[in-house]
Amino acid sequence: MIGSLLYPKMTSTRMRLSLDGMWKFTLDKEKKGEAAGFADGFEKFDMIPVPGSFSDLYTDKSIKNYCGDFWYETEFLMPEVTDRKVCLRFGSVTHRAVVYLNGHKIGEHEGGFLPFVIDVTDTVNVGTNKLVLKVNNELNEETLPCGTVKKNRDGSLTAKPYFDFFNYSGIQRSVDLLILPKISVADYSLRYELKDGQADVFIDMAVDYSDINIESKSEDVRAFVRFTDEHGKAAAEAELLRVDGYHFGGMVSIDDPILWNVLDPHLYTVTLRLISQDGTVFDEYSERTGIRTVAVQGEKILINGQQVYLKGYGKHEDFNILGRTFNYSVAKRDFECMKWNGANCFRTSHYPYADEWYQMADEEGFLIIDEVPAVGMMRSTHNYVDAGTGKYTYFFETPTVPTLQKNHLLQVEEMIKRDKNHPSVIAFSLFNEPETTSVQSYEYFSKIFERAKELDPQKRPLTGALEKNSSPEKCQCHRLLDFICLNRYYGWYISGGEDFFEAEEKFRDELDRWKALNVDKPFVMTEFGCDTLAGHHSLPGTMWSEEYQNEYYAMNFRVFEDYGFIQGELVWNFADFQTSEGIFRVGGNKKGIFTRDRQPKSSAFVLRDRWMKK
Ligand code: BDP
Repeated sequence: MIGSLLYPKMTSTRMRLSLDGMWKFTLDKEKKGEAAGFADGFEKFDMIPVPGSFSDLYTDKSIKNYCGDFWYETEFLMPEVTDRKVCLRFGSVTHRAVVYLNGHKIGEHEGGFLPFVIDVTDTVNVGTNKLVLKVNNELNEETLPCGTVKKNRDGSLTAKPYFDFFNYSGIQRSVDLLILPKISVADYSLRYELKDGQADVFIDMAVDYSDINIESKSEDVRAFVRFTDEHGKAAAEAELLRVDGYHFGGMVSIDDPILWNVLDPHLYTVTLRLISQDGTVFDEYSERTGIRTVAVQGEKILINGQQVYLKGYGKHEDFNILGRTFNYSVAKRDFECMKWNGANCFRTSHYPYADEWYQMADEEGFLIIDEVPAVGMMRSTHNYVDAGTGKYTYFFETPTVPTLQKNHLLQVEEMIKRDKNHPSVIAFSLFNEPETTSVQSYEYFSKIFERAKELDPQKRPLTGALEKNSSPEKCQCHRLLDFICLNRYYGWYISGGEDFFEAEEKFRDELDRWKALNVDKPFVMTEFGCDTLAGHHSLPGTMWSEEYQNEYYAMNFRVFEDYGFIQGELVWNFADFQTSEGIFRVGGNKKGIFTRDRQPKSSAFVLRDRWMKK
């Protein structure tokens, strides 16, 4: 079962103590750590930052590319508390972790991009505690994202991702000790219905009773919800009704609501309280949220009933030295750059990002397509090349599929559970560029989409990004999508370097064929772009030059204008980013509109011109 994924907050009833800092770190090439008693602590170590990706901290290439088991250790002091629940929360550990506290295994987690929480009430000591993690960053075809490992002659392993971003790993997001009330808010969800001058807000809340006998306790618990507006004035308040021992539910109406909107965010604070019959407050939890609806109607995407055109980027959590570590300054700069060039949306390609990205998007009025790490579901180490060849890259016919699907479902569940209340999240993307032309792929994804639909209280649009082989004639899966996302590289992988005329013709031909299907759904171009070396100039524009990038975008935009069903353009990529080394990558992927240190290439101004007007 997934524990509470609420964002860790200090409130009048809750404490959050950060365990971030320098932790002991050691590689375990021979996987002997367990037998050698590393769970109790290890003697040879280096100190590294948590949160952090370890790869770009070192000068030794064998550490940079290290693949296998590695261990982290820290000590922390636990204050004396009575009648409290104590938990450890890990923002993300990539890709899997086994956690030991004071020598005892207390939990494990699969998946490197979502948080997990372990209840340590019975295992934590007052005073000193030793926390040890065994982490592993190997890739396979049963977990997400997909890839494989190569065994080298000296026995070491090298990650071979089936995806185009560096396999950054480690404890990449913050670690917190949470001191919570024994009776606490475990989860809540919000759903909105807008009427004339009124918003009906439906609330569901789940309660955790820790080890308390709920038979005796649940009758004593009452639940309340309050919405406060931006000026601190109460907008609505109500007692929630008991659904069963663990759940409460209800509805409040807000008159003249100030809606959250695209680049015009208005936030309410929602406060949930659990109170005993005699008025003792068990728990209080509050968060900022926005009231808005999302819908797809024919070829349109609607926010609060108004058509919206998505402008922006596919991104990565990626920065020099930090790797995939969340950093407020980098995120702030990214939002500033995106606002400067008129963007309103990004896709969290190709995995769920740190919680703080969504909070910042809520505050900025940005739209997010939230993507699960289902990338690399095609047996190729460079999909981006094979994508254009039309060759069949089978995937869903192998014995690994049932386990992969189980993991995929779990990550969809964790992502929706974590992100469902953010107004910025307008859609969930359940895959990036898998093989979708086989009957097996349809069977596989039907189950994923069905489950996601059940899980999302707001029933937001569900989508996935389709690569070139997923053509209108061959793709089995586009009927599962509420809006269709296409990743297309006409003028780069297809007919690149030749006259744009040929690329344009091929692009139009494909779009005509989609049009002929009459699917009556919006399409969003979720990837289009070309590698460009900042500062490389050429007249006439040739591949890799800034001039070529500008011409490439001019051609793409010309095409989009002629197809009304295209309701969004998310350029690939916001910034240059790190990948595995290879003959197609010069110090990483250079399709950024901004460089890796977030300075504009000349196409940033081309986008600004277009998006400020659109
Ligand atoms: C697509 C992938 C993306 C790659 C991109 C590229 O979805 O992850 O980085 O192509 O080739 O295939 O730049």
